[in-house]
Order: sequence, then structure tokens, then C-alpha cells
Amino acid sequence: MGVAENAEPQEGRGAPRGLRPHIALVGRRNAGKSALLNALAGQPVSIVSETPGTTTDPVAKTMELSPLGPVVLLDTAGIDDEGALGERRVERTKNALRGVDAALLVTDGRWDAPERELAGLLAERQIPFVVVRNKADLEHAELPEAETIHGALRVSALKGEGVGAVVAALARILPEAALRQPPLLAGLMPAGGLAALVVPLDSGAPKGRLIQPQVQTIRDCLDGRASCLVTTPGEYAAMLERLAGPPDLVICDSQVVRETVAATPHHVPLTTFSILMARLKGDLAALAAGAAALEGLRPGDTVVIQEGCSHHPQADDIGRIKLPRLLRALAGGDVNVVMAAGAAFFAYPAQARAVIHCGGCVITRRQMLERMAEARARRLPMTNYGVALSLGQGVLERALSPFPEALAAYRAAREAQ
Ligand SMILES: Nc1nc2c(ncn2[C@@H]2O[C@H](COP(=O)(O)OP(=O)(O)OP(=O)(O)O)[C@@H](O)[C@H]2O)c(=O)[nH]1
Ligand SMILES: [Mg+2]
Repeated sequence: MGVAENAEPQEGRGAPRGLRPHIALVGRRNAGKSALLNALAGQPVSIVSETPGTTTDPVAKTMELSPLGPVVLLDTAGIDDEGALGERRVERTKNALRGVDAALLVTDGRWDAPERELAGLLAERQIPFVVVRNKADLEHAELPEAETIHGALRVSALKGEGVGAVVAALARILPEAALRQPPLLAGLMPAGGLAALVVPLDSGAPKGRLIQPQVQTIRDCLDGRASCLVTTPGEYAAMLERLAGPPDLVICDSQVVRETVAATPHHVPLTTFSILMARLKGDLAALAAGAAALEGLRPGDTVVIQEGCSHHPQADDIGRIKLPRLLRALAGGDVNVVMAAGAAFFAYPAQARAVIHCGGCVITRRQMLERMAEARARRLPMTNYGVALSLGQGVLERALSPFPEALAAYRAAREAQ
């Protein structure tokens, strides 16, 4: 495809490129494609200049785009490039569009032949796209009279304004298949490796079977030609002793994470089923960062506890009993808990300080991401049950240790508050 790699070091265990949705930035020269890419990345990745034709070859940049998660953004040369070389660049841009999951059609306010050509091309290739009307800060200045571009998002890449709405729009248009990362254990288990699964059989466990995340983990191990041992918290230490070496990964139920950590050698990667699900369903880095907000809670604060389904509450229900108890302990006093359940849209109350979402087993990744985008638009930190439970047991950093990006996001959010 002739795409230049940026000099960014490969992110250790980050999502492999093949699992990341690819998003192209297209438009005429000087529309601000590179400036928009930089605004999305939050760092100067592409060269921005007033000279038309600055970007010549497509440039791919892997990044975490919260709340979308890991993506590849593709900067391209202007579609209106001219001359013999220019035509070859245009060809490259068109080729780079092959296989992208979505596109941002960037315009400086004009909607003429180049924009129409691109819109036609994208439609023809069935690539969902958003029109980004950039340079909104220049509305009344040098720009030609802006045509009304239906549904265009107004953005100033230069000032970083409206960039969040672009990400939210991408979350809406990206096809489900592009966003889904099917293997729960992606990047975590070596082939031929061994995972230890710690599964409590308390009153909440269904009779005669295991719950979905546990089954999915076992299946993923087998698909990856790895093995797994499944045990209860009570048998776990004895099982470890019988092994000739430690397992490659330990995965436990969130509710027994503290005791599992205590029984596990320090160097063994360890996480919870909920954190694996959070990575699969949403953006783990953003959910980890959201957990930091719980540590800053004060008595009287409002926290939304949101569930994807409306299940029948159990005796020691996590959402209704355990998490409110945890929030009181963190805040050092009473916390105002607002429960939201079901698939319908829920308007977060203005006074809310944080949202704790369930694992979202009944909602799609896309729905989960839309909820995250909604919270983000309101500058409301969102975390999830599994992350919050590990935080409450004082072992969140350990449970995030297999996911360096998420661990870094949590630490950064903690420092920022
Ligand atoms: N006022 C204003 N200027 C912008 C904005 N975004 C980009 N620019 C300016 O527009 C010019 C072109 O920006 P680029 O990001 O290089 O545009 P591009 O679409 O990548 O252009 P090529 O790579 O040449 O095709 C630069 O001088 C930027 O500073 C914006 O939001 N507001
Ligand atoms: Mg450029």
C-alpha cells in the first residue's frame, strides 16, 4: 500500500495493527488534514505548513483515541494535487483508502470538485465517513463563504476545538467488526503457555455452569494453543505448588483479586476477567484513567452506577451493595449513588463526579463506546466494575500490569488530580 511508518516505537503489548480500525484523513491540499491528525494525536506527528502539498506519501500513525481505543490514523496527500508527481500522489492517496474502516473528509469550508470527488469515492467504496469542516476559527476571516455542508462537524484543528466530537462521530460510524477485538486474551498468552483461572463458586455463581467471561477465556486459551487450569480460590495456592513452574498468566474473579495477588509470585502477570472484558468491550486505558476519579471522591459526591441490562438484583449485588460500600469507604462518608440500568440512553446528571459501568456483557462494543463518548463529552470520568473492584482491594496497579497503556493512563490521571 506504500504507507510510511512513523518513527513511533512499537507499543509492547499494545493492540496489533491488524486489530486496530484504520481511519484515513482525506481532503484537498491545505485543508488541515495533518493539523487535524496532530490535534487527534495530541502531539506533532505530521508536518503542518501553509505550503500546499506538504504531505506527499500516506503516513500511518498508531495511537490510542479515547474512547475508541487503539486505532491507526492515516494522513494523506491532497486529492487536488497537480502535475505528473501530483497525480502519482493522488493515486497513492486513493490506494491508501483501500481497506480503511472509516474516513474523515476534511474541508476548509469549500465544497467543490475535490470534496465531491472524495465523497463519491468513499461512498462507492462503502467507507463510512464524516465531513470535518476545519478552520472554523476563521469563519469570518479569509475563508470563502462557507457553503452549508450537511452534517459537517465544525472543528479548529489549530485550536483543538471540536476534536472530541470528531472522535465521537468515528465511534458512531465505525463498523462493529472494525472495532471488535475478538480474542479476549489477544497478545497475552504465548502459544503453548499456561493460564491459571481462579473462579469462586459463591452464591452468585450460576448452578452447573461457568459464566460467559470464564468460558470465553478458556476457549481463547485453547484457540491460541495454550492450556489453562481452572481452580477455586481455596485450592489456588496448593495448585501453584504442584506446578513445576509458574503460569504465564493468572486471571481471577474481581471479587477475589486481593487474595489471588497475595498467593501469586510477584513476577507473574495477573489480571481479572472483568478487566479482560473491559479491554474487549471498551477502551481499557480510558476506564483505568477513570478509576483515578474514585480516589478523589468526597462525602456527598454523586456517582452514577450504570448497567447494560436490568437483571434481578442478588443478595450481595455488586452494583447495588458492593460498589456503594466501596464508594463510601473511598470518599470517607456517604456518597449519592444514582443507578441506571438498561439499554436506553441515560442522561448523566450534571452534578455527577464519575460513572462506574458494568462489564457490558449484553451491550455491543459500539454501544459501550458511545456511552464512553457521552461521558467524555460531559468531562465525566468513567470506569467499570472490574477496575473499581481491583481499586477497592488496593491491587489495581497489579491487575493492570499486563496492560502497560492502561496502567500508564491510570497513573497519569492520578497525578493530574
Ligand atoms: N486558522 C486555522 N488554520 C489552520 C487550521 N488547521 C490547519 N490550519 C493551517 O492550514 C495550513 C495547512 O495545514 P495542514 O495541516 O498542513 O494541511 P494539509 O491538509 O495537511 O495540507 P497538505 O499536506 O499540504 O495537503 C497550515 O498553515 C495550518 O497552520 C485551523 O483549524 N485553523
Ligand atoms: Mg498534510
